[in-house]
Amino acid sequence: MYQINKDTKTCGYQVTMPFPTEKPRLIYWGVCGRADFCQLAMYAGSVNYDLDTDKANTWPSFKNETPFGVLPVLVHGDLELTQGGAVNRYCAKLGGIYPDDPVEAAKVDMIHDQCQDIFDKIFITLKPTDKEGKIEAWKTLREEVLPAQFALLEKYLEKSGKPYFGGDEPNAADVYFYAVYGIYEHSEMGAAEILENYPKLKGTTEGVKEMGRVKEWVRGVAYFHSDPERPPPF
Ligand SMILES: N[C@@H](CCC(=O)N[C@@H](CS)C(=O)NCC(=O)O)C(=O)O
Repeated sequence: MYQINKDTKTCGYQVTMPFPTEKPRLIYWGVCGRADFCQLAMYAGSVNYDLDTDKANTWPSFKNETPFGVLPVLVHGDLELTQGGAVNRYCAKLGGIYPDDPVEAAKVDMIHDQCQDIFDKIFITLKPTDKEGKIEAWKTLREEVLPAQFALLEKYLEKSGKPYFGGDEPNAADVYFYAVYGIYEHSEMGAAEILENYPKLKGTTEGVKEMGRVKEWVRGVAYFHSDPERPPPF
């Protein structure tokens, strides 16, 4: 059930497990949010998958049958995978945009986790129940959080001397940034204007748009939206 390839570089043996042959099925709602990371990884790697919104829309009817009671869940053959980090990495591997080299892979994981931290900040907008509080939360993101986070990533790129997080070519790390940037952009909070101040970071987003089928990607309904009077879609 697996292939063994002689790895001349390490003088060892590499065991390559084949992926299940079935089409992956991602169970998530049709919204722009947490599942954008794995979906974009699959678009960038030209992986065909089904987004099972029908099942997701029956939530929480099957909550107790999922591994840890949350979505997204990716079903691929006998594999039932949850937890964003694991799902995002698996989808990047499926698409061939995740490096084999352990050092390069660790860098991708680092950028992934940084992008998840940036994503997590958006939840501050859900806490206030009043209009003023919501406006203030989006202002904090616009004026403090995103500029500070983008500046850190820009500095990282400058120091690397490379155009992409992936080096000379974009890889999963660039896709993950594109995903989190897109979630903010889709909220109409002014992320595109902020990104203009970080040319190297902006360059990575241009590179990602050229990967696989990314140009065909259509984001779901904005779950997070900067209009304080617009309620979440559900
Ligand atoms: N650490 C998990 C968090 C997953 C999570 O919080 N999922 C939310 C949707 S974004 C969920 O399933 N909410 C419904 C619920 O908790 O019942 C991950 O990264 O996947």
